[in-house]
Amino acid sequence: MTQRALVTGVTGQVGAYLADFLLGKGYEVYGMIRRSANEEFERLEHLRDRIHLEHGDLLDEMSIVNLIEKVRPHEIYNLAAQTFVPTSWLQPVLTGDCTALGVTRFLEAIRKVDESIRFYQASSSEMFGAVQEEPQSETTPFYPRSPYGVAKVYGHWITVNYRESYDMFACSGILFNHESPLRGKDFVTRKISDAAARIKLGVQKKLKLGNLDAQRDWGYAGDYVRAMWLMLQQDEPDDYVIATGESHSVRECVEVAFGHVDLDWNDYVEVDSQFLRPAEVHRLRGDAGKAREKLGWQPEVHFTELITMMVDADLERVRFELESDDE
Ligand code: F7E
Repeated sequence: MTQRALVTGVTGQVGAYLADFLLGKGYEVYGMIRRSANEEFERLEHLRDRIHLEHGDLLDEMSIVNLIEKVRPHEIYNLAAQTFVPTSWLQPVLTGDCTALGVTRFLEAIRKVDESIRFYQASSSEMFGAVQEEPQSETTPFYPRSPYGVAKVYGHWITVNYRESYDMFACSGILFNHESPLRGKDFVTRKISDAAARIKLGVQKKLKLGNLDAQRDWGYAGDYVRAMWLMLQQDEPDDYVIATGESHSVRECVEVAFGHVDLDWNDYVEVDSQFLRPAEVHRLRGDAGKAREKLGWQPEVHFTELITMMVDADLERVRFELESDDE
């Protein structure tokens, strides 16, 4: 029987990789999208005729119930959220409503329609915030440092709670930062790769960044969607940290990106206080030992390869845009 998967946040970076991965596994893929005046499907162009897009909203319980009744998925991947950390200080209530309560709306809808549906919740390393130990694993206590992180802690625990209260197959993947050429341009790795390409090609002069000392465990989004799927194929539901185990600073990211196009980053990068955060997460590094042991998962792409892959993709895209402008 063909497996059906419903993916929320399908128009985002991870949604595009996951939809592609699930199609490769023979799934019928349904993506939930919000109704909007300007629908953006840039990342899904190559998949548009192979996936089904259906309207629904994390803020609207009935729309979720109706969607699940219509699609009757075997698996649901909840990737949708307000995911940009700085925005969570500007819109803390909206962030809580979709990123935290949106998870409960999904879990309740599953209970109402069909409790056997397997559920994946996109938890985040931002929950570790002011880290209580290093590296961080499934047993490390949380100490979130932004309204986003706080909302993700709620989403995480409500997933655990519904699993324990109702015996639902609900898993939570605690994913550390995951990047790719499809990453949104506000996130730091893509902001850097895009700027390195544009400066190299002469269409940008400077790159303004915030805290260069922040350190993250950056992995490749394409590797991480495989882990999500594996979690839902196990006999028992559980929570897993997904990470590379390596931590690098924003400064190192800049060095690799600009070095790749033979530029000295010191000539182009400026620190601008508007990109500093009210409370920073200084350093994250994950221990994915449990995922390695139980899921047989490990990352294939590492830091330098990831950043250079992103710079190469941006070089190609910017060149193409410049050539198209000339015509
Ligand atoms: O920042 C520093 C910034 O915005 C990384 C989301 O996907 O991963 C992501 O959250 C670091 C921070 O990602 C700039 O202060 C310096 O320390 O790329 P980011 P994030 O906040 O770690 C987690 C796992 C999620 O769950 C989130 O949804 O880089 N930084 N200068 C900067 N960051 C940005 N965005 N822009 C700068 O100019």
